[in-house]
Amino acid sequence: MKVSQISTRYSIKCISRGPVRRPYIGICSSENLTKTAAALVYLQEVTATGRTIFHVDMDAFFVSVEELFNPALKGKAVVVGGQRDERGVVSAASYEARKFGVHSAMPLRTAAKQCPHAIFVDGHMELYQQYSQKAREVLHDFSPAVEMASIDEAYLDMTGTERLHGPPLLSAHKLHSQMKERTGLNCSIGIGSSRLTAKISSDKAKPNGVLYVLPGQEQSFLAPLDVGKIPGVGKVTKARLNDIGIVYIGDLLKVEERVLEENFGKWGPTLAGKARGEDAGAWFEGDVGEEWQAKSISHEHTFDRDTADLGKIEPTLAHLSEKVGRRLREQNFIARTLQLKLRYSDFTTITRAHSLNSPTQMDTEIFSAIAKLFHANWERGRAVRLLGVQASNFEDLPEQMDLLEGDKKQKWARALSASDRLRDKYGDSAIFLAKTMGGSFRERVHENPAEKPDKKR
Ligand code: DCP
Ligand code: MG
Repeated sequence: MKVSQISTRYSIKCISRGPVRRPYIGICSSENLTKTAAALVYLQEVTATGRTIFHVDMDAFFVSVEELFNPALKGKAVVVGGQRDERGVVSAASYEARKFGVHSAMPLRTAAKQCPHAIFVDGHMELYQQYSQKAREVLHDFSPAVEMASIDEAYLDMTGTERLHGPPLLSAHKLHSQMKERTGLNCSIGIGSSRLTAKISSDKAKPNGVLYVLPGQEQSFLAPLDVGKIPGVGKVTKARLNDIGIVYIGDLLKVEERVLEENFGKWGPTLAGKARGEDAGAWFEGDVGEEWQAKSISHEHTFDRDTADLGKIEPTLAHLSEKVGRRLREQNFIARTLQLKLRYSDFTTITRAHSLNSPTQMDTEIFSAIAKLFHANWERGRAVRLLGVQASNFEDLPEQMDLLEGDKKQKWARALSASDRLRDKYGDSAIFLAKTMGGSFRERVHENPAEKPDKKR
């Protein structure tokens, strides 16, 4: 592939810290053709050693699908998710609307205030699913190992595909073009030697770009980025890292691992691994470190005002169940025992547990067991001060769930874990089970041992 061929589709930008002959990043983007043609030629010649992972993420996915059916939306400020005066939240915002501060999970009404000229459209989930499927088909033509991480993003293991598709940058270019041809949609592609590096680089490549972090350059690519860019480092962990002077990813390698371990338990040293670009630790690898297995996971909620109103109690139980389910899925556990904690106004507290026939990690099953426990034990009409949901008696997720219900369960589990990932990005307000829409929340989280990265000990 010649540089001129690439530049007919998108121009070339290169974030190169070194001399042009040794750039560490090549980026093809829709803007800013620069002096870096030579760098790109060099990049095309690099054949990766070790693993080659692509992270492919569709650009403004829901908005772009809407644009396919209504081209008049193109280039405009568009908000998908509902009308400007409705109570819901934004699902997706076009890049134009983002300039005005609009983002996913923001209330529609706030979006309307921030960007009054935006066009608001209702979402069409079935269409997005169809296009997600089309995108997945394109991806499968490039690698047999495709892992959809959410409705619009996937990891591809491209290791060993050079003969078929050429070196990484070339195959990414082909993939990018085919995606456009076959779905009509733009995507961005990050290439790296680990899922972590690929994920962070696709984010940097947006919109409509390809970014290749050359093997061996992971550390220098990651070092200047905000530590919050590491998937799994949420607001709380980031604040705690900042407290001990770690602001950029590179700072993780300047402190002794002992310090990280003291502050973050076993998860600490894996953070250092991530700063080196490794898929170390619990986030990316299925093997959630045995060392930091929790024995129980629980969430509690104290009401601002004690209540006997089922309209408040049930959504709260649903929300707590959902949070516990999410933690289980994060750690690849299924729990056999579920426990309700119920505290009345006078601080009388009861706990009641139920053991399931088949262990679960699904919100709906957790909620159903907890709701039954509640109704069997609550003294009707007596005001409740605190509610808690706990899961324990863990087992590892089996490869194959029971066959009869397996397919259905797997589908649920997949859908739920995709929504987890969205929430990881956008916070808990992003997606709720319908039941949980009722309340505003103030929970405490307990995990035992509390070594979960985003939890205070
Ligand atoms: N989504 C949602 N609610 C959220 C976040 C996202 O419904 N809180 C949906 C709408 C998005 C889609 O998921 O279009 C994919 O999410 P991304 O984070 O990939 O966002 P986009 O694809 O919209 O934009 P980007 O170009 O930044 O990837
Ligand atoms: Mg996307």
